[in-house]
Amino acid sequence: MATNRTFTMLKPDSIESGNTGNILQMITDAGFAIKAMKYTRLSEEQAKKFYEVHAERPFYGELVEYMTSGPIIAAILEKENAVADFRALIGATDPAEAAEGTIRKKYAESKGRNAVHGSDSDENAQIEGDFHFSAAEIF
Ligand code: DAT
Ligand code: MG
Repeated sequence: MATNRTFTMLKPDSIESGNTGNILQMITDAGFAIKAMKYTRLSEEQAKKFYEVHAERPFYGELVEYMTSGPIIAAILEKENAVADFRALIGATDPAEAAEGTIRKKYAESKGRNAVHGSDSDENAQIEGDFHFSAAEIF
C-alpha cells in the first residue's frame, strides 16, 4: 500500500445509529477515494489482534467486547496526505474534545463508542489494510 492511503473502520455504533451513509458522504466529500470496502464483523481473535498495542490498557477488554458487538464497515481510503488528513477529519478520540465539523464531534457517542477508526501512521495504515483485505480486494 502506498503512503497516500489510510485504513478506517465505521464502528458498531455507526451502524446501530444509522449514520454510515452520512459518514461515508463526509469521507468522500473530503476527497478520499474508496480503494477497498467490506461489511463484516470482527471475531474476538481479530479484535484482540487489531488492538494488540492497547492490550495493557484498562479499557482493552471493553474495547474488544465493543468492537465485536456488531458489524463494522472496513475500508482503505486514498488521498494525498491520507493518514494526517483523515485523523483531522475524524477528530479527537473523545467526542467531547473533537473539533466542530469532525466525524466524531457529529456522530460519536463517547470515547469508547467513537464512530470511526483512523490509522495513526503510514506503517499502521499498511498493516491494518493488509489485515482486512487481500490484494484482489483492493482497487
Ligand atoms: P484513536 O482511535 O483516536 O486512535 P486510541 O488509538 O488511543 O484512539 O484508542 C483506540 C480506541 O480505544 C479508541 O478509538 C477508543 C478506545 N479507547 C481509547 N481510550 C479509551 C478510554 N480511556 N476509555 C474507553 N475506550 C477508550
Ligand atoms: Mg489509534
